Amino acid sequence: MIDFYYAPTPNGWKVAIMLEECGLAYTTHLLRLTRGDQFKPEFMKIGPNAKMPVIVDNDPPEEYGDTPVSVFESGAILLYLAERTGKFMPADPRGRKETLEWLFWQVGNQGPMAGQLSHFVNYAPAGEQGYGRKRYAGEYDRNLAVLEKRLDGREYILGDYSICDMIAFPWVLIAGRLTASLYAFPNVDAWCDRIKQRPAVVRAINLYKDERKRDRATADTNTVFFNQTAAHILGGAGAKSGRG
Ligand SMILES: N[C@@H](CCC(=O)N[C@@H](CS)C(=O)NCC(=O)O)C(=O)O
Repeated sequence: MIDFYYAPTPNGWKVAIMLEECGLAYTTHLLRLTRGDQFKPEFMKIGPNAKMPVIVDNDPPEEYGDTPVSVFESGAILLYLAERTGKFMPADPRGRKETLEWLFWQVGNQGPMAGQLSHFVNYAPAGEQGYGRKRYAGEYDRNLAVLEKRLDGREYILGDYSICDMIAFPWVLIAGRLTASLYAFPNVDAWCDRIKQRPAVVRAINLYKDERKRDRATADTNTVFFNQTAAHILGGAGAKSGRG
């Protein structure tokens, strides 16, 4: 059984998709990020970056020994699960190398840029969106263009459906909510449509879906989730107050 520390956001969906695609048994632990669940000491032992997703595999493969294995960072989790199950990742060295390239591309490029765009579009204080929104909209589109070229002549990023698609898909799925458009990226648009119809993906996106609407905090109203500092990690006033 796998313990899955999750919130219904694009980063959470990446791992939910893989768990569902593999049919692995898991227990979901919902984190309420705007209330600071990610800073609880028990969670930070397995998630030192104070962000979800995180998993704990209670029945790891023999070579890991006989104690549970925790994994944080979505790319590391997907790689761990692909290796554990032998699914959704090519076995040959060149295929493995390409898998790592596209995983690292997502966690170092598409993910952070989309996350910052989301921040400036949805949560930044009124009147302070301008330059940040423009910069990250450009970066979000630039990454869509990288994906567009890669998908030229391929149905999926590596050819066959893999963890690289699972990790890149969620931030494309919400392009509209980021005020971006897939109109100029027909390969990406068709790829996104293919993935979103998969039953496992539908189940993953629906996991705790209602929680998305429950707490619409913004940078003006919440000091736990927004404008974090070192004190949030080292322990301090901001981390404990809940709301500003
Ligand atoms: N690079 C990380 C990003 C994870 C991440 O940003 N998670 C966000 C939610 S989408 C989070 O847990 N935020 C809590 C916080 O910032 O306090 C990954 O890919 O796992």
